[in-house]
Amino acid sequence: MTKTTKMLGSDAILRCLEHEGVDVMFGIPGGAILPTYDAIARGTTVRHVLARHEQGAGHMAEGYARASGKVGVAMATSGPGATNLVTAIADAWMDSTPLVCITGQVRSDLIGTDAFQEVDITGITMPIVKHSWLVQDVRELPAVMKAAFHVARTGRQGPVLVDVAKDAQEAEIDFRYPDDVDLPGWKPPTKVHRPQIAEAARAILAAERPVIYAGGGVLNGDACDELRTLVEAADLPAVVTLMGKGCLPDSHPLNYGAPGMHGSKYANWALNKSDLVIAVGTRFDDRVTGKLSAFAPGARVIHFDIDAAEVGKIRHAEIPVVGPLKLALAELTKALREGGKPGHDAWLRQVEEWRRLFPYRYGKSGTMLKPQAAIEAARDLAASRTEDVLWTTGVGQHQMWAMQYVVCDKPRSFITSGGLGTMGYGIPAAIGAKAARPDATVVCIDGDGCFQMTGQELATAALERLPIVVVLINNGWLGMVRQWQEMFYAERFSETHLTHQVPDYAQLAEAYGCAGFTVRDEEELESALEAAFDAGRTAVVDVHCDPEEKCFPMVPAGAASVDVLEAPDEEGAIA
Ligand SMILES: Cc1ncc(C[n+]2csc(CCOP(=O)(O)OP(=O)(O)O)c2C)c(N)n1
Repeated sequence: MTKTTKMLGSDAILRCLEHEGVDVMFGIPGGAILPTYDAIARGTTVRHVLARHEQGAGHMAEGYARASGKVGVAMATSGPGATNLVTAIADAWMDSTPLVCITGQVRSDLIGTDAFQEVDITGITMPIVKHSWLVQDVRELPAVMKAAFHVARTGRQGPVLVDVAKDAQEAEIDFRYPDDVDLPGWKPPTKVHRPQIAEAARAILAAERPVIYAGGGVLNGDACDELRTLVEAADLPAVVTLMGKGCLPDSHPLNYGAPGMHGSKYANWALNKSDLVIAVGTRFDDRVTGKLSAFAPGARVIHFDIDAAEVGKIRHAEIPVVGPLKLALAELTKALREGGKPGHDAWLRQVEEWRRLFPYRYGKSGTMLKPQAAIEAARDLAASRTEDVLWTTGVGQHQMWAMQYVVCDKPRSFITSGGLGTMGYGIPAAIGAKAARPDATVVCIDGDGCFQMTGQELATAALERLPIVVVLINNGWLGMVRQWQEMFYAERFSETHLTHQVPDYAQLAEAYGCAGFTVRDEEELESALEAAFDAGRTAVVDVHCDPEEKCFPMVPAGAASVDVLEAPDEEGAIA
Protein backbone atom coordinates (compact mmCIF):
# COMPACT_ATOMS: atom_id res chain seq x y z
CA MET A 1 0.00 0.00 0.00
CA THR A 2 1.42 3.42 -0.96
CA LYS A 3 1.75 5.85 1.89
CA THR A 4 -0.96 8.43 2.41
CA THR A 5 -0.82 11.63 4.45
CA LYS A 6 -3.69 13.10 6.41
CA MET A 7 -4.45 16.70 5.45
CA LEU A 8 -7.24 19.09 4.55
CA GLY A 9 -8.66 19.29 1.05
CA SER A 10 -7.28 22.83 0.75
CA ASP A 11 -3.75 21.61 1.47
CA ALA A 12 -4.32 18.71 -0.91
CA ILE A 13 -5.05 21.16 -3.76
CA LEU A 14 -1.65 22.75 -3.23
CA ARG A 15 0.14 19.40 -2.95
CA CYS A 16 -1.45 18.47 -6.29
CA LEU A 17 -0.14 21.66 -7.89
CA GLU A 18 3.31 20.95 -6.47
CA HIS A 19 3.21 17.39 -7.84
CA GLU A 20 2.37 18.83 -11.25
CA GLY A 21 5.44 21.06 -11.12
CA VAL A 22 3.47 24.31 -10.98
CA ASP A 23 5.74 27.14 -9.89
CA VAL A 24 3.41 30.12 -10.25
CA MET A 25 -0.34 30.61 -10.10
CA PHE A 26 -2.45 33.73 -10.47
CA GLY A 27 -5.59 34.62 -8.59
CA ILE A 28 -7.70 36.56 -6.12
CA PRO A 29 -9.18 35.16 -2.88
CA GLY A 30 -12.75 35.32 -1.62
CA GLY A 31 -15.19 33.50 0.65
CA ALA A 32 -15.60 30.18 -1.07
CA ILE A 33 -11.90 29.71 -1.84
CA LEU A 34 -10.68 31.05 1.54
CA PRO A 35 -9.71 27.65 2.95
CA THR A 36 -7.31 27.16 0.04
CA TYR A 37 -5.84 30.64 0.50
CA ASP A 38 -5.39 29.75 4.16
CA ALA A 39 -3.48 26.70 2.99
CA ILE A 40 -1.29 28.99 0.88
CA ALA A 41 -0.50 30.87 4.11
CA ARG A 42 0.42 27.54 5.74
CA GLY A 43 3.03 27.05 3.04
CA THR A 44 3.59 25.93 -0.52
CA THR A 45 6.36 26.04 -3.08
CA VAL A 46 3.91 27.54 -5.59
CA ARG A 47 4.26 31.29 -5.92
CA HIS A 48 0.90 33.06 -5.89
CA VAL A 49 0.64 36.27 -7.90
CA LEU A 50 -2.18 38.46 -6.64
CA ALA A 51 -4.02 39.98 -9.61
CA ARG A 52 -6.39 42.96 -9.41
CA HIS A 53 -9.18 41.36 -11.43
CA GLU A 54 -9.83 37.68 -12.13
CA GLN A 55 -9.85 38.32 -15.88
CA GLY A 56 -6.32 39.59 -15.38
CA ALA A 57 -5.41 36.48 -13.41
CA GLY A 58 -6.75 34.32 -16.23
CA HIS A 59 -4.81 36.17 -18.93
CA MET A 60 -1.69 36.06 -16.75
CA ALA A 61 -2.08 32.29 -16.56
CA GLU A 62 -2.47 32.26 -20.35
CA GLY A 63 0.61 34.41 -20.87
CA TYR A 64 2.51 32.13 -18.52
CA ALA A 65 1.35 29.06 -20.44
CA ARG A 66 2.18 30.47 -23.85
CA ALA A 67 5.61 31.72 -22.78
CA SER A 68 6.59 28.53 -20.97
CA GLY A 69 4.78 25.71 -22.76
CA LYS A 70 3.47 24.61 -19.37
CA VAL A 71 -0.06 24.59 -17.99
CA GLY A 72 -1.17 27.96 -16.58
CA VAL A 73 -3.06 28.00 -13.28
CA ALA A 74 -5.65 30.58 -12.21
CA MET A 75 -7.60 30.65 -8.97
CA ALA A 76 -10.77 32.52 -8.02
CA THR A 77 -13.63 32.49 -5.61
CA SER A 78 -17.21 31.52 -6.43
CA GLY A 79 -19.81 33.77 -8.08
CA PRO A 80 -18.29 37.01 -9.43
CA GLY A 81 -14.75 35.72 -9.04
CA ALA A 82 -15.59 32.77 -11.24
CA THR A 83 -17.59 34.77 -13.78
CA ASN A 84 -14.73 37.27 -14.07
CA LEU A 85 -12.58 34.34 -15.21
CA VAL A 86 -14.96 33.43 -18.02
CA THR A 87 -13.43 35.72 -20.67
CA ALA A 88 -9.98 34.27 -20.05
CA ILE A 89 -11.35 30.73 -20.19
CA ALA A 90 -13.08 31.50 -23.50
CA ASP A 91 -9.87 33.06 -24.77
CA ALA A 92 -7.86 29.97 -23.82
CA TRP A 93 -10.49 27.76 -25.43
CA MET A 94 -10.32 29.62 -28.75
CA ASP A 95 -6.51 29.66 -28.81
CA SER A 96 -5.94 26.16 -27.38
CA THR A 97 -4.01 27.47 -24.39
CA PRO A 98 -3.60 24.92 -21.58
CA LEU A 99 -5.11 26.24 -18.34
CA VAL A 100 -6.30 24.75 -15.08
CA CYS A 101 -8.76 27.12 -13.44
CA ILE A 102 -9.62 26.40 -9.82
CA THR A 103 -12.67 28.07 -8.35
CA GLY A 104 -14.20 27.87 -4.91
CA GLN A 105 -17.87 26.90 -4.81
CA VAL A 106 -20.40 27.43 -2.02
CA ARG A 107 -20.82 24.60 0.51
CA SER A 108 -22.27 21.48 -1.07
CA ASP A 109 -25.47 21.64 1.02
CA LEU A 110 -26.08 25.16 -0.35
CA ILE A 111 -25.54 24.32 -4.02
CA GLY A 112 -28.76 24.99 -5.93
CA THR A 113 -30.23 27.33 -3.31
CA ASP A 114 -29.10 30.66 -4.81
CA ALA A 115 -26.72 30.96 -1.92
CA PHE A 116 -24.57 34.07 -1.56
CA GLN A 117 -22.07 34.18 -4.45
CA GLU A 118 -23.35 30.96 -5.95
CA VAL A 119 -23.20 30.56 -9.71
CA ASP A 120 -23.21 27.38 -11.71
CA ILE A 121 -19.76 28.00 -13.14
CA THR A 122 -19.39 24.50 -14.56
CA GLY A 123 -22.68 25.15 -16.39
CA ILE A 124 -21.69 28.63 -17.56
CA THR A 125 -18.36 27.46 -18.94
CA MET A 126 -19.59 24.16 -20.39
CA PRO A 127 -19.10 25.19 -24.05
CA ILE A 128 -15.65 26.76 -23.49
CA VAL A 129 -13.75 24.13 -21.50
CA LYS A 130 -12.28 20.82 -22.52
CA HIS A 131 -13.71 19.38 -19.34
CA SER A 132 -14.85 20.51 -15.91
CA TRP A 133 -15.42 18.98 -12.50
CA LEU A 134 -17.50 20.03 -9.51
CA VAL A 135 -15.84 18.47 -6.47
CA GLN A 136 -18.13 17.96 -3.47
CA ASP A 137 -16.35 14.97 -1.95
CA VAL A 138 -12.80 15.65 -0.83
CA ARG A 139 -11.80 12.07 -1.67
CA GLU A 140 -12.21 12.88 -5.37
CA LEU A 141 -9.75 15.79 -5.30
CA PRO A 142 -6.41 14.09 -6.11
CA ALA A 143 -7.77 12.12 -9.06
CA VAL A 144 -9.64 15.16 -10.36
CA MET A 145 -6.57 17.39 -10.16
CA LYS A 146 -4.44 14.75 -11.85
CA ALA A 147 -7.01 14.40 -14.62
CA ALA A 148 -7.37 18.18 -14.96
CA PHE A 149 -3.69 18.70 -15.76
CA HIS A 150 -3.66 15.67 -18.03
CA VAL A 151 -6.66 16.87 -20.05
CA ALA A 152 -5.39 20.48 -20.26
CA ARG A 153 -2.01 19.51 -21.69
CA THR A 154 -2.62 16.44 -23.82
CA GLY A 155 -4.07 16.23 -27.31
CA ARG A 156 -5.29 19.62 -28.43
CA GLN A 157 -4.51 21.79 -25.44
CA GLY A 158 -7.07 23.99 -23.73
CA PRO A 159 -8.71 25.12 -20.50
CA VAL A 160 -10.27 22.95 -17.82
CA LEU A 161 -12.14 23.98 -14.70
CA VAL A 162 -12.10 22.47 -11.21
CA ASP A 163 -14.85 23.91 -9.02
CA VAL A 164 -14.38 22.86 -5.39
CA ALA A 165 -17.12 23.20 -2.77
CA LYS A 166 -15.93 25.01 0.36
CA ASP A 167 -16.68 22.06 2.63
CA ALA A 168 -14.58 19.79 0.40
CA GLN A 169 -11.66 22.18 0.91
CA GLU A 170 -12.23 21.99 4.68
CA ALA A 171 -12.67 18.22 4.92
CA GLU A 172 -9.87 15.83 5.82
CA ILE A 173 -8.38 13.41 3.34
CA ASP A 174 -5.82 10.62 3.36
CA PHE A 175 -3.82 12.19 0.57
CA ARG A 176 -1.86 10.37 -2.07
CA TYR A 177 -1.28 11.81 -5.54
CA PRO A 178 -2.18 9.21 -8.14
CA ASP A 179 0.48 8.05 -10.59
CA ASP A 180 -1.93 7.56 -13.46
CA VAL A 181 -5.12 9.00 -14.81
CA ASP A 182 -8.14 6.87 -15.43
CA LEU A 183 -10.06 8.56 -18.24
CA PRO A 184 -11.39 5.93 -20.61
CA GLY A 185 -13.06 8.58 -22.79
CA TRP A 186 -9.95 10.68 -23.41
CA LYS A 187 -7.55 9.09 -25.85
CA PRO A 188 -5.73 11.73 -27.91
CA PRO A 189 -3.77 10.26 -30.81
CA THR A 190 -0.16 9.36 -30.16
CA LYS A 191 0.70 7.97 -33.58
CA VAL A 192 0.29 8.96 -37.21
CA HIS A 193 -1.01 6.79 -39.99
CA ARG A 194 1.99 5.93 -42.19
CA PRO A 195 0.09 5.54 -45.50
CA GLN A 196 -1.27 9.09 -45.07
CA ILE A 197 2.27 10.40 -44.65
CA ALA A 198 3.34 8.58 -47.80
CA GLU A 199 0.42 10.05 -49.70
CA ALA A 200 1.22 13.54 -48.39
CA ALA A 201 4.84 13.15 -49.55
CA ARG A 202 3.72 12.03 -53.01
CA ALA A 203 1.38 14.99 -53.29
CA ILE A 204 4.13 17.43 -52.29
CA LEU A 205 6.59 15.96 -54.78
CA ALA A 206 4.00 16.18 -57.55
CA ALA A 207 2.83 19.71 -56.73
CA GLU A 208 3.86 22.70 -58.81
CA ARG A 209 2.76 25.36 -56.34
CA PRO A 210 2.86 23.92 -52.80
CA VAL A 211 2.63 26.13 -49.74
CA ILE A 212 2.80 25.39 -46.04
CA TYR A 213 0.09 27.09 -43.97
CA ALA A 214 1.30 26.82 -40.36
CA GLY A 215 -0.62 27.82 -37.26
CA GLY A 216 -0.49 27.90 -33.48
CA GLY A 217 -0.70 24.13 -33.27
CA VAL A 218 2.95 23.96 -34.34
CA LEU A 219 3.92 25.84 -31.18
CA ASN A 220 1.57 23.87 -28.96
CA GLY A 221 2.73 20.61 -30.52
CA ASP A 222 6.38 21.56 -29.93
CA ALA A 223 7.00 20.90 -33.62
CA CYS A 224 8.93 24.05 -34.58
CA ASP A 225 12.25 22.31 -35.28
CA GLU A 226 10.45 19.68 -37.33
CA LEU A 227 8.62 22.34 -39.33
CA ARG A 228 11.84 24.14 -40.12
CA THR A 229 13.55 20.92 -41.17
CA LEU A 230 10.62 20.09 -43.42
CA VAL A 231 10.54 23.55 -45.00
CA GLU A 232 14.26 23.39 -45.73
CA ALA A 233 14.33 19.77 -46.86
CA ALA A 234 11.67 20.33 -49.52
CA ASP A 235 12.19 24.06 -50.18
CA LEU A 236 8.61 24.78 -49.27
CA PRO A 237 7.42 28.36 -48.96
CA ALA A 238 5.47 28.82 -45.73
CA VAL A 239 2.86 31.26 -44.53
CA VAL A 240 2.43 31.50 -40.77
CA THR A 241 -0.72 32.68 -39.03
CA LEU A 242 -0.98 35.25 -36.24
CA MET A 243 -1.20 32.44 -33.68
CA GLY A 244 1.73 30.59 -35.23
CA LYS A 245 4.08 33.61 -35.33
CA GLY A 246 7.51 32.46 -34.18
CA CYS A 247 7.00 28.78 -35.00
CA LEU A 248 9.30 29.35 -37.98
CA PRO A 249 11.80 32.21 -37.68
CA ASP A 250 10.28 35.36 -39.17
CA SER A 251 13.61 36.08 -40.82
CA HIS A 252 13.84 32.64 -42.45
CA PRO A 253 13.90 33.19 -46.23
CA LEU A 254 11.10 30.67 -46.79
CA ASN A 255 8.82 32.32 -44.21
CA TYR A 256 6.33 34.57 -45.98
CA GLY A 257 4.61 35.65 -42.80
CA ALA A 258 0.96 36.10 -42.06
CA PRO A 259 -1.91 35.55 -44.46
CA GLY A 260 -5.41 36.78 -43.74
CA MET A 261 -7.33 40.00 -43.23
CA HIS A 262 -4.26 42.09 -42.39
CA GLY A 263 -1.61 39.75 -43.72
CA SER A 264 0.54 40.64 -46.70
CA LYS A 265 -0.62 40.44 -50.27
CA TYR A 266 2.23 38.02 -51.02
CA ALA A 267 1.23 35.60 -48.24
CA ASN A 268 -2.42 35.70 -49.29
CA TRP A 269 -1.49 35.22 -52.92
CA ALA A 270 0.87 32.35 -52.10
CA LEU A 271 -1.93 30.61 -50.23
CA ASN A 272 -4.69 31.37 -52.70
CA LYS A 273 -2.79 30.67 -55.91
CA SER A 274 -1.20 27.44 -54.73
CA ASP A 275 -2.13 24.00 -56.01
CA LEU A 276 -1.37 22.27 -52.70
CA VAL A 277 -2.05 23.75 -49.26
CA ILE A 278 -0.18 21.88 -46.53
CA ALA A 279 -2.05 23.00 -43.42
CA VAL A 280 -0.22 22.30 -40.17
CA GLY A 281 -1.85 22.89 -36.79
CA THR A 282 -4.17 25.55 -38.15
CA ARG A 283 -7.91 25.81 -38.48
CA PHE A 284 -8.87 27.74 -41.63
CA ASP A 285 -10.16 30.61 -39.51
CA ASP A 286 -12.44 33.04 -41.35
CA ARG A 287 -9.92 35.83 -40.72
CA VAL A 288 -7.52 33.82 -42.89
CA THR A 289 -9.78 32.32 -45.53
CA GLY A 290 -12.01 35.32 -46.21
CA LYS A 291 -14.84 34.21 -48.48
CA LEU A 292 -14.55 30.47 -48.11
CA SER A 293 -15.88 29.52 -51.53
CA ALA A 294 -13.14 31.63 -53.12
CA PHE A 295 -10.32 30.44 -50.85
CA ALA A 296 -7.41 28.68 -52.59
CA PRO A 297 -9.75 27.47 -55.33
CA GLY A 298 -7.16 25.50 -57.26
CA ALA A 299 -5.58 23.71 -54.32
CA ARG A 300 -5.77 20.25 -52.88
CA VAL A 301 -5.36 20.20 -49.12
CA ILE A 302 -3.23 18.15 -46.78
CA HIS A 303 -4.32 18.84 -43.20
CA PHE A 304 -2.11 17.88 -40.26
CA ASP A 305 -3.76 18.26 -36.85
CA ILE A 306 -3.84 16.62 -33.45
CA ASP A 307 -7.59 17.22 -33.31
CA ALA A 308 -9.59 15.13 -35.79
CA ALA A 309 -12.54 17.51 -35.34
CA GLU A 310 -10.59 20.30 -37.09
CA VAL A 311 -9.87 18.28 -40.21
CA GLY A 312 -12.54 18.97 -42.81
CA LYS A 313 -14.42 21.31 -40.44
CA ILE A 314 -14.08 24.32 -42.73
CA ARG A 315 -12.31 23.06 -45.84
CA HIS A 316 -12.30 19.52 -47.15
CA ALA A 317 -8.89 17.88 -46.82
CA GLU A 318 -8.00 15.45 -49.59
CA ILE A 319 -5.22 14.09 -47.38
CA PRO A 320 -6.03 14.21 -43.65
CA VAL A 321 -3.24 13.38 -41.21
CA VAL A 322 -4.36 13.21 -37.59
CA GLY A 323 -1.72 12.88 -34.89
CA PRO A 324 1.06 14.65 -33.00
CA LEU A 325 2.60 17.23 -35.33
CA LYS A 326 6.12 16.65 -34.06
CA LEU A 327 6.00 13.06 -35.15
CA ALA A 328 4.00 13.67 -38.32
CA LEU A 329 6.33 16.38 -39.66
CA ALA A 330 9.43 14.34 -38.88
CA GLU A 331 7.96 11.36 -40.72
CA LEU A 332 6.98 13.55 -43.65
CA THR A 333 10.49 14.96 -43.99
CA LYS A 334 11.87 11.42 -43.98
CA ALA A 335 9.45 10.34 -46.68
CA LEU A 336 10.24 13.41 -48.78
CA ARG A 337 13.99 12.82 -48.54
CA GLU A 338 13.48 9.29 -49.80
CA GLY A 339 11.27 10.52 -52.64
CA GLY A 340 13.69 12.82 -54.48
CA LYS A 341 13.80 16.55 -55.05
CA PRO A 342 10.59 18.49 -55.51
CA GLY A 343 10.55 20.68 -58.60
CA HIS A 344 8.77 23.92 -57.88
CA ASP A 345 11.54 26.46 -58.46
CA ALA A 346 9.40 28.62 -60.73
CA TRP A 347 6.81 28.89 -57.95
CA LEU A 348 9.45 29.86 -55.42
CA ARG A 349 10.64 32.61 -57.75
CA GLN A 350 7.06 33.77 -58.23
CA VAL A 351 6.31 34.03 -54.50
CA GLU A 352 9.58 35.85 -53.94
CA GLU A 353 8.70 38.27 -56.71
CA TRP A 354 5.37 39.02 -55.02
CA ARG A 355 7.20 39.70 -51.79
CA ARG A 356 9.43 42.17 -53.62
CA LEU A 357 6.48 43.87 -55.30
CA PHE A 358 4.11 44.12 -52.33
CA PRO A 359 6.03 44.71 -49.09
CA TYR A 360 4.31 46.01 -45.96
CA ARG A 361 4.43 49.77 -46.22
CA TYR A 362 2.96 52.90 -44.73
CA GLY A 363 2.95 56.56 -45.65
CA LYS A 364 5.47 58.53 -43.63
CA SER A 365 4.10 62.01 -44.40
CA GLY A 366 1.90 63.97 -41.99
CA THR A 367 2.55 65.79 -38.77
CA MET A 368 1.70 63.04 -36.30
CA LEU A 369 3.78 60.02 -35.48
CA LYS A 370 2.80 56.87 -37.34
CA PRO A 371 1.94 53.91 -35.12
CA GLN A 372 3.96 51.59 -37.34
CA ALA A 373 7.04 53.78 -36.79
CA ALA A 374 6.61 53.47 -33.02
CA ILE A 375 6.40 49.68 -33.27
CA GLU A 376 9.43 49.54 -35.57
CA ALA A 377 11.39 51.68 -33.11
CA ALA A 378 10.47 49.40 -30.19
CA ARG A 379 11.38 46.35 -32.28
CA ASP A 380 14.78 47.75 -33.26
CA LEU A 381 15.60 48.92 -29.76
CA ALA A 382 14.66 45.57 -28.25
CA ALA A 383 16.73 43.73 -30.88
CA SER A 384 19.75 45.93 -30.22
CA ARG A 385 19.72 44.97 -26.52
CA THR A 386 18.82 41.33 -26.21
CA GLU A 387 17.80 38.27 -28.15
CA ASP A 388 15.45 37.24 -25.41
CA VAL A 389 12.37 39.36 -26.09
CA LEU A 390 8.76 38.34 -25.61
CA TRP A 391 6.01 40.39 -27.20
CA THR A 392 2.39 40.54 -26.17
CA THR A 393 -0.39 42.62 -27.67
CA GLY A 394 -3.89 43.85 -27.09
CA VAL A 395 -6.46 43.56 -29.84
CA GLY A 396 -7.02 46.02 -32.65
CA GLN A 397 -4.94 47.88 -35.19
CA HIS A 398 -1.84 47.87 -32.98
CA GLN A 399 -2.06 44.08 -32.76
CA MET A 400 -2.09 43.77 -36.53
CA TRP A 401 0.80 46.23 -36.92
CA ALA A 402 2.72 44.25 -34.30
CA MET A 403 2.06 41.10 -36.34
CA GLN A 404 3.35 42.86 -39.45
CA TYR A 405 6.39 44.69 -38.10
CA VAL A 406 7.73 42.77 -35.08
CA VAL A 407 10.28 40.11 -35.99
CA CYS A 408 10.07 36.92 -33.95
CA ASP A 409 12.72 34.36 -34.64
CA LYS A 410 12.02 32.18 -31.64
CA PRO A 411 9.04 30.07 -30.66
CA ARG A 412 6.81 31.39 -27.90
CA SER A 413 7.98 34.97 -28.36
CA PHE A 414 4.71 36.45 -29.66
CA ILE A 415 1.70 36.15 -27.37
CA THR A 416 -1.64 37.46 -28.52
CA SER A 417 -5.36 36.81 -28.43
CA GLY A 418 -6.25 35.39 -31.81
CA GLY A 419 -9.51 33.48 -31.74
CA LEU A 420 -11.49 35.51 -29.22
CA GLY A 421 -9.80 38.83 -29.96
CA THR A 422 -9.93 39.89 -26.33
CA MET A 423 -9.20 43.56 -25.73
CA GLY A 424 -7.17 43.88 -22.53
CA TYR A 425 -5.21 40.68 -23.07
CA GLY A 426 -1.81 42.34 -23.53
CA ILE A 427 -0.84 43.71 -20.10
CA PRO A 428 -1.85 40.70 -17.97
CA ALA A 429 -0.47 38.27 -20.55
CA ALA A 430 2.84 40.15 -20.39
CA ILE A 431 2.88 39.85 -16.59
CA GLY A 432 2.26 36.11 -16.84
CA ALA A 433 4.94 35.77 -19.49
CA LYS A 434 7.40 37.63 -17.25
CA ALA A 435 6.58 35.26 -14.38
CA ALA A 436 7.35 32.33 -16.69
CA ARG A 437 10.51 33.81 -18.18
CA PRO A 438 11.95 36.29 -15.67
CA ASP A 439 15.14 36.81 -17.66
CA ALA A 440 13.35 37.85 -20.83
CA THR A 441 12.50 41.42 -21.76
CA VAL A 442 8.71 41.46 -22.05
CA VAL A 443 7.14 44.17 -24.20
CA CYS A 444 3.42 44.71 -24.53
CA ILE A 445 2.28 46.59 -27.62
CA ASP A 446 -1.07 47.89 -26.44
CA GLY A 447 -3.89 50.10 -27.65
CA ASP A 448 -5.43 52.88 -25.58
CA GLY A 449 -8.81 51.11 -25.59
CA CYS A 450 -7.25 47.83 -24.52
CA PHE A 451 -5.14 49.48 -21.84
CA GLN A 452 -8.27 50.79 -20.17
CA MET A 453 -9.73 47.30 -19.88
CA THR A 454 -6.99 45.71 -17.76
CA GLY A 455 -4.56 48.54 -16.97
CA GLN A 456 -5.11 48.09 -13.25
CA GLU A 457 -2.81 45.07 -13.49
CA LEU A 458 0.09 47.54 -13.58
CA ALA A 459 -0.27 47.38 -9.80
CA THR A 460 0.34 43.63 -10.02
CA ALA A 461 3.39 44.14 -12.23
CA ALA A 462 4.80 46.78 -9.85
CA LEU A 463 4.17 45.05 -6.54
CA GLU A 464 4.94 41.49 -7.64
CA ARG A 465 8.16 42.71 -9.23
CA LEU A 466 7.30 41.47 -12.68
CA PRO A 467 8.59 44.40 -14.76
CA ILE A 468 7.26 44.80 -18.29
CA VAL A 469 7.47 47.56 -20.90
CA VAL A 470 4.15 48.77 -22.28
CA VAL A 471 4.38 50.59 -25.61
CA LEU A 472 1.00 52.24 -25.83
CA ILE A 473 -0.10 53.00 -29.37
CA ASN A 474 -2.36 55.84 -28.31
CA ASN A 475 -4.41 56.97 -31.29
CA GLY A 476 -7.18 58.37 -29.09
CA TRP A 477 -9.73 56.04 -30.65
CA LEU A 478 -11.01 52.51 -30.65
CA GLY A 479 -8.90 52.46 -33.77
CA MET A 480 -9.87 49.23 -35.46
CA VAL A 481 -13.56 50.00 -35.09
CA ARG A 482 -12.93 53.54 -36.29
CA GLN A 483 -11.24 52.08 -39.37
CA TRP A 484 -14.30 49.93 -40.17
CA GLN A 485 -16.58 52.92 -39.61
CA GLU A 486 -14.47 55.01 -41.96
CA MET A 487 -14.25 52.37 -44.67
CA PHE A 488 -17.58 50.57 -44.44
CA TYR A 489 -19.98 52.82 -42.53
CA ALA A 490 -19.58 56.07 -44.49
CA GLU A 491 -17.36 57.68 -41.84
CA ARG A 492 -20.05 57.67 -39.18
CA PHE A 493 -17.76 57.54 -36.17
CA SER A 494 -20.24 56.25 -33.66
CA GLU A 495 -18.93 55.95 -30.09
CA THR A 496 -15.31 55.28 -30.90
CA HIS A 497 -13.56 58.47 -29.80
CA LEU A 498 -11.53 58.14 -26.59
CA THR A 499 -9.17 61.18 -26.86
CA HIS A 500 -5.40 61.11 -26.53
CA GLN A 501 -5.43 62.95 -23.20
CA VAL A 502 -7.80 61.14 -20.82
CA PRO A 503 -6.46 59.42 -18.88
CA ASP A 504 -2.93 60.76 -18.75
CA TYR A 505 -1.28 57.35 -19.12
CA ALA A 506 2.14 58.45 -17.91
CA GLN A 507 0.65 59.86 -14.72
CA LEU A 508 -1.48 56.79 -14.32
CA ALA A 509 1.60 54.61 -14.66
CA GLU A 510 3.37 56.66 -11.99
CA ALA A 511 0.33 56.35 -9.75
CA TYR A 512 0.70 52.58 -9.99
CA GLY A 513 4.36 52.72 -9.00
CA CYS A 514 5.59 52.38 -12.58
CA ALA A 515 7.58 54.71 -14.79
CA GLY A 516 5.55 56.76 -17.25
CA PHE A 517 6.62 58.57 -20.42
CA THR A 518 4.68 60.59 -22.95
CA VAL A 519 5.77 60.85 -26.57
CA ARG A 520 4.12 63.49 -28.74
CA ASP A 521 6.46 63.50 -31.73
CA GLU A 522 9.13 61.46 -33.40
CA GLU A 523 12.03 63.29 -31.71
CA GLU A 524 10.89 62.11 -28.29
CA LEU A 525 10.33 58.50 -29.28
CA GLU A 526 13.75 56.91 -29.07
CA SER A 527 14.84 58.49 -25.80
CA ALA A 528 11.53 57.60 -24.13
CA LEU A 529 11.74 54.01 -25.29
CA GLU A 530 15.33 53.78 -24.09
CA ALA A 531 14.39 55.20 -20.71
CA ALA A 532 11.54 52.71 -20.46
CA PHE A 533 13.77 49.74 -21.30
CA ASP A 534 16.31 51.01 -18.76
CA ALA A 535 13.79 51.83 -16.04
CA GLY A 536 14.39 48.64 -14.07
CA ARG A 537 10.70 48.58 -13.26
CA THR A 538 7.48 48.45 -15.22
CA ALA A 539 7.27 51.33 -17.66
CA VAL A 540 4.56 52.73 -19.87
CA VAL A 541 5.44 54.74 -22.97
CA ASP A 542 2.33 56.61 -24.07
CA VAL A 543 2.94 57.26 -27.76
CA HIS A 544 0.49 59.75 -29.25
CA CYS A 545 -0.08 58.49 -32.77
CA ASP A 546 -1.94 59.58 -35.86
CA PRO A 547 -5.61 58.70 -35.24
CA GLU A 548 -6.35 58.48 -38.94
CA GLU A 549 -3.79 55.83 -39.78
CA LYS A 550 -5.46 52.70 -41.08
CA CYS A 551 -4.16 49.18 -41.03
CA PHE A 552 -3.28 47.85 -44.48
CA PRO A 553 -3.14 45.55 -46.31
CA MET A 554 -6.74 44.62 -45.71
CA VAL A 555 -9.11 42.00 -47.02
CA PRO A 556 -12.57 43.40 -46.30
CA ALA A 557 -14.79 41.02 -44.32
CA GLY A 558 -16.51 38.57 -46.64
CA ALA A 559 -14.22 39.32 -49.62
CA ALA A 560 -12.02 36.72 -51.27
CA SER A 561 -8.68 36.74 -49.48
CA VAL A 562 -6.91 37.08 -52.81
CA ASP A 563 -8.51 40.54 -53.18
CA VAL A 564 -6.16 42.42 -50.90
CA LEU A 565 -6.44 46.20 -50.51
CA GLU A 566 -2.96 47.65 -50.33
CA ALA A 567 -2.02 50.78 -48.37
CA PRO A 568 -2.80 53.95 -50.33
CA ASP A 569 0.08 55.19 -52.48
CA GLU A 570 1.58 58.62 -51.97
CA GLU A 571 -1.31 60.17 -53.94
CA GLY A 572 -3.77 58.51 -51.55
CA ALA A 573 -5.22 55.97 -54.00
CA ILE A 574 -6.08 52.55 -52.61
CA ALA A 575 -5.03 49.74 -54.95
C1 LIG B 1 -13.54 42.96 -25.01
C2 LIG B 1 -13.71 43.49 -26.38
N1 LIG B 1 -14.64 44.44 -26.62
C3 LIG B 1 -14.79 44.94 -27.87
C4 LIG B 1 -14.03 44.48 -28.91
C5 LIG B 1 -14.22 45.04 -30.31
N2 LIG B 1 -13.00 45.73 -30.73
C6 LIG B 1 -12.06 45.19 -31.50
S1 LIG B 1 -10.75 46.15 -31.76
C7 LIG B 1 -11.44 47.40 -30.87
C8 LIG B 1 -10.71 48.70 -30.69
C9 LIG B 1 -9.47 48.56 -29.93
O1 LIG B 1 -9.02 49.83 -29.59
P1 LIG B 1 -7.56 50.09 -29.07
O2 LIG B 1 -7.24 49.21 -27.93
O3 LIG B 1 -7.40 51.54 -28.83
O4 LIG B 1 -6.65 49.59 -30.29
P2 LIG B 1 -6.46 50.18 -31.76
O5 LIG B 1 -7.38 49.45 -32.67
O6 LIG B 1 -6.76 51.65 -31.71
O7 LIG B 1 -5.03 49.90 -32.09
C10 LIG B 1 -12.69 47.02 -30.37
C11 LIG B 1 -13.58 47.89 -29.57
C12 LIG B 1 -13.09 43.46 -28.60
N3 LIG B 1 -12.32 42.91 -29.54
N4 LIG B 1 -12.94 43.01 -27.34
